[in-house]
Amino acid sequence: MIKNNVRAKLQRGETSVGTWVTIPDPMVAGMLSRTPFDWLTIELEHSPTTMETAALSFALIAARGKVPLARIPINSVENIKRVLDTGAFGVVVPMVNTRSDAEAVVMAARYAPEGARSIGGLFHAHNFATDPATYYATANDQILVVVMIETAQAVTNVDDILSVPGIDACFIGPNDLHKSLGLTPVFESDHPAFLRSVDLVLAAAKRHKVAAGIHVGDPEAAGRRSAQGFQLIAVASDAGFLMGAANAATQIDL
Ligand code: 3PY
Ligand code: MG
Repeated sequence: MIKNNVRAKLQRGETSVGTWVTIPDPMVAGMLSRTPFDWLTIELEHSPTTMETAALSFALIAARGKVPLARIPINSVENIKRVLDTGAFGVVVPMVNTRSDAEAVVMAARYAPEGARSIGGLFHAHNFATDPATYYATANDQILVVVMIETAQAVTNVDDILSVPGIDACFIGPNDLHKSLGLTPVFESDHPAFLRSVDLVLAAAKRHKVAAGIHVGDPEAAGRRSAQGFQLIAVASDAGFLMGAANAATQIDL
């Protein structure tokens, strides 16, 4: 059986770096699986990607030895069930603002007794190169459960959220967090309210022995966030890389 080595890395206190796949084509996920990123998050929140494209992407990423994650559109039993049952190794849940939001995530993502995930399917077991019975017996030790902290309310409730058993990591969404604080959405700023929120989340994650994560715009920021104590770091996205490289390629002296 394949192991979720991103979850293992985080549990060992190491840093794991990945990116976001927003372009709705499994070939993009397959190509990025040949880069040094540990994990790829298939974006279902802000992209046109369908469940079918996501499932094909999870299969290709897993077959190429990387860890497929899914960011779901909204915290719901249906969304969590479908991405895990079609073979994602973990779920990234946006807008987790309260303890009951976090409890609902764990209930949907973990099999009993830790949660109440429904039994069924075959694709999850295939991606882990095992049979369903083994998957059902071991999935709670493999599935990475990530809650996003991306509102002022979530920062206020961060201890209530991160103390829920069954959560592996939190992940700051800096754009939504800036917006929620009344600021212009960006990956990073020096605004005191943003800096204070980031520090509060990082400290709470340490207290509750949960890995802290954040989305950044470039490798330099990834290095700084890692040095600060962030372990789960997303660098930009497929579309960002494409547009950045395309715009750079058009800087030609004619
Ligand atoms: C945000 O910045 O709000 C995000 O969700 C990044 O993933
Ligand atoms: Mg967000």
